[in-house]
Amino acid sequence: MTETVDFRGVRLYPAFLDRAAQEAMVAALRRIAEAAPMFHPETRFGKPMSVKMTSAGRYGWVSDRRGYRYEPRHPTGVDWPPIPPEALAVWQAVSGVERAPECCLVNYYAETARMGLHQDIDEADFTMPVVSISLGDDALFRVGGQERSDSTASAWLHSGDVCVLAGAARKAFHGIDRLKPGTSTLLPQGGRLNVTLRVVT
Ligand code: MD6
Ligand code: FE
Repeated sequence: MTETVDFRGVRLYPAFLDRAAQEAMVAALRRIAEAAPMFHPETRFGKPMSVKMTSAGRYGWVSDRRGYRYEPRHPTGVDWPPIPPEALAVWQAVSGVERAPECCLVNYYAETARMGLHQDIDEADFTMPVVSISLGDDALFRVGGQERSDSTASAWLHSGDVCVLAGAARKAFHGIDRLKPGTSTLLPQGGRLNVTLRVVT
C-alpha cells in the first residue's frame, strides 16, 4: 500500500507513479491531445487562462465568456476521446468510490503558467472525489478552506504525485502559484501536465 500524507485535508500520494508509469501516462495524454487539441480557455471575464487544456471522457470542462461548464464535445465539435486506461487505474486505486470518472481534464502549464485559487464546484455530486495527477516540473500547490478568505498552506507537487480532494476538502479553495522550471526531465519541452478526474453528473 502506498503511503499517504494529509495536507490540509487533501490526501497526497507522493511518487504514486514511477517513471515508467509517468511516461505511459504522458503518451496517453498526447493521444488525447491529438484527437482533441489543447486550447487556451478564456475566463468568464474574457481573459485568456495561462494554462492550455483539453479533456477526455463523457464530458470535458470548458470555459469562455458564457461561463465554466462541462460540455459533451470539444469546442471544434468533435467528441472527447475516451479516458485512457492508465488514468482509470489511478482513479480505481485511490478514489474509494464505485462510480467511474466522467471527465479527465488535462492541463498543460508552460514555465510561467499558474492557476488562481478556485473551488471545483461545477459537478453535481460532492460526495464524489476529485483525483489529480502531476507530471513534469514541480508546482507550488496552495490549499485553503471552504471560504476564499480562509488561511492557506502550500506544498510542492512533484512528477508522479497524486492528490485526492474528498470529504471536507472536496470544496477547499486551491490553486497553483508557480512552477519550478527545469526540475523534471519527463516532458522534453518542459513545463507540467496535470490530470484531474471527476464524476460530473
Ligand atoms: C493543478 N489542480 O494541480 C491544479 N483540482 O494543476 C487542481 O485544480 C485540482 O489538484 C481539483 C482536485 C485536485 C487538483
Ligand atoms: Fe481544481
